[in-house]
Amino acid sequence: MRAYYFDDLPGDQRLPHDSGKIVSDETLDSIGVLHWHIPVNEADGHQAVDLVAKERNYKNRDIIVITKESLGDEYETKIKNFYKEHMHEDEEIRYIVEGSGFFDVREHATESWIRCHMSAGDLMVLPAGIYHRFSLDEKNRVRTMRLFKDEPKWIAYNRGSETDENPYRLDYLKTLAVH
Ligand code: KMT
Ligand code: NI
Repeated sequence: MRAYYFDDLPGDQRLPHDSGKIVSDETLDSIGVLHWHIPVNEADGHQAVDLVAKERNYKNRDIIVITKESLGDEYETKIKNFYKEHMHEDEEIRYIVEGSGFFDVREHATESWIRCHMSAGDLMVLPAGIYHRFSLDEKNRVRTMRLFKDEPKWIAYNRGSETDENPYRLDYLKTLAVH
């Protein structure tokens, strides 16, 4: 995974928008974003991913393929919604099995976007309450495992005055204060 500050220039969301300013693991850690690289091994049913899942209590999973072919009529809407700045009331855990894409996470202290380019084998955990968005890159294809705890809270809340008061958002902001 490569993480850098988004350049904030207009243009296709699928382009890299790389400002050239690298973001360190320490910075990601300070905003609660965790990541690992676990080489993809479909033959053994992703056993190495099972270990992380077990450790962190993720009991369920599914696979989503994001391509024009797989999403059909829903493609344009899904792509648009994934790229709207939003939050969830649960962790967002993604393991890229094939292809690549961008997870943009908002750095609260600076209001900057940090762009994380994820490809096969990258596993990322976004904390509940963090503002983020997702885009395909120019290859237009990703196959991702979504991992979740017992009761997944799947709703995406688009950023607005209401999410600014959401208890999960406020709890997230409290975790930033200790750094
Ligand atoms: C989300 O909630 O942001 C997503 O599920 C993004 C798409 S998963 C590659
Ligand atoms: Ni999300």
